[in-house]
Amino acid sequence: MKTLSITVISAMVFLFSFAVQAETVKQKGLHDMHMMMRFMDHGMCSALEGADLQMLGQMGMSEKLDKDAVVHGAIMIKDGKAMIREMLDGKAMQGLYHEGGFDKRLMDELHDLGEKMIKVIEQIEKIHQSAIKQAAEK
Ligand SMILES: [Cu+2]
Repeated sequence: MKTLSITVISAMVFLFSFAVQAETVKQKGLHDMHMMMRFMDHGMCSALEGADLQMLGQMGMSEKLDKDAVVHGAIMIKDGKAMIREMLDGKAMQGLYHEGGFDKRLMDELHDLGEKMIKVIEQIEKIHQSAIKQAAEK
């Protein structure tokens, strides 16, 4: 009887710890995606701020700072885009695929959102290419 109850209890503990482990993997996956989302937001904000700097520089009202604003704005746009790309295809994402424990639908939405963010930034880059040229000519 004692052996039986020890066996049953051990089995329950084993199954419970397995369930907890599965839950932990799932939570980690969700947390990773939350972090990726934060980085993507940051990339998007950097790019928009960079575009704003470029516009300011393009106005040509501050001789000493215009060129810096345009150049630094371009860097912020480029880095912001690279950050989103890194989140979508980078090491952390590859690791998450390897570990599993993420919701497929949520992951698809995350990628869809990231691609849209990149599209918006590329449109901004296109608009500001003329600004970069103008500042370089000054
Ligand atoms: Cu993914």
